[in-house]
Amino acid sequence: MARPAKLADAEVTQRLAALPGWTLKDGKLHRELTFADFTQAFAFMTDVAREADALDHHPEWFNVYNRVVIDLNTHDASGITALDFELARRAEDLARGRGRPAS
Ligand code: H2B
Repeated sequence: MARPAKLADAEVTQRLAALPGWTLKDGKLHRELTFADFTQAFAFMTDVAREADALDHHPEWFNVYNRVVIDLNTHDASGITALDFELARRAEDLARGRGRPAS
């Protein structure tokens, strides 16, 4: 599948404005989420895994108990692409559906 091109910095900044909670960290889209417990956190990760496979685009992430840290970039493009924003948007929707505390 053709991968989208790396986005210019200005475009990343502009798109980030529409994704509350997400920041730019070390050249990646970054999000830290806290759930009610480990089961909710892991269920969220399972939800995201399905979307990631559907997009053929996969997160870098880290989990301890109820906390999930997500970093998104596109290795093939050596930067951030529209795919990262699409996966971020889907992950955000899924997190909200799981009653993530507003943080
Ligand atoms: N995920 C991410 N985040 N970046 C990629 O460049 C990427 C991916 N490439 N998932 C895909 C898979 C590629 O390795 C396979 C072969 O399509």
